[in-house]
Amino acid sequence: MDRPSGRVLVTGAQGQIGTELVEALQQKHGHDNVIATDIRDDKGCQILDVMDKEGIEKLVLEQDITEIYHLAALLSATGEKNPELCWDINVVGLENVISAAKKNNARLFSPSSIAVFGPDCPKIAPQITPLNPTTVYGKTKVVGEQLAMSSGIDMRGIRYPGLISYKAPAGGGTTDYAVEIFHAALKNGHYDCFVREDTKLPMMYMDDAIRATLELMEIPLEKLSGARGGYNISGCSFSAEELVKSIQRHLPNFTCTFKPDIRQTYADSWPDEIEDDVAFKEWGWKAGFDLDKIVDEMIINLQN
Ligand code: AKB
Repeated sequence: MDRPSGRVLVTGAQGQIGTELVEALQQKHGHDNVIATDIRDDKGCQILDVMDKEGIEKLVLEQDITEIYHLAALLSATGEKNPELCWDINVVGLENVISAAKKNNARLFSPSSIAVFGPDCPKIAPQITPLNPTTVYGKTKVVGEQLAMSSGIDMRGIRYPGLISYKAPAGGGTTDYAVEIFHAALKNGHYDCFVREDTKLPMMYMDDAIRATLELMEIPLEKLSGARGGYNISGCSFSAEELVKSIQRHLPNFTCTFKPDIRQTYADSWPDEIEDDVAFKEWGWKAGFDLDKIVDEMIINLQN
């Protein structure tokens, strides 16, 4: 059934994903039809706290919001330091957004993460496998996926791998080393990496992640299976040492030392690779960036 198109709301618009997704949504729907919100008030964002249930509802109804990208969340490293806050923002905040979405029959995109997997998951993670994460962050993402199917609204998500981008810093995650390393390499020629050199994780260039998000939201609901709460999508997987070697193609004098901290344990609990056959079958997902292509893009863009 065709539905009238209203406006688009983005929460957490100033984060790593939001910074680029807002631009892409503005291109697609028109600048004035995208309402970018964040708890921080610079860069033209409207202030919205996802813990403010009434405020979200008011905005959704007054602005006739029919599509929501709910990106406000705490990531794994910050979440483990503040487990109660992580639960509040990631679960209670999501429930508030779902409740507002229901009031205006809005569709909702809510990101999941590779952090839904735990140590019992195969090293190449299938779409369907027991989800027993060890981090609070991972647990909140499992609940988010379950809410997608039980909320009664058109709600979808993607299990994002570690995301690599140059436009906005990553903040508070375990995969942040794969972004920080570029800034340090260009600025200091050296990086102290907080995971071991053999740590291999699923990663993705932000262009792929934004394209995946827009593509998933284009698909008619009836074409999507019970995986829609959190689709596995694969970008590429590499170890920290392979990342260093790829950067050294551009910066041969770049050095890196490995000093694992608590984030190593979160990384160790996640799979090395992702199987994305279900996303391919249901909505044609295919990644465009491999490790060397990501590194080329990062170095070129950060040097400019
Ligand atoms: C994190 O490291 O916490 C995030 C994630 C994998 O969801 N990037």
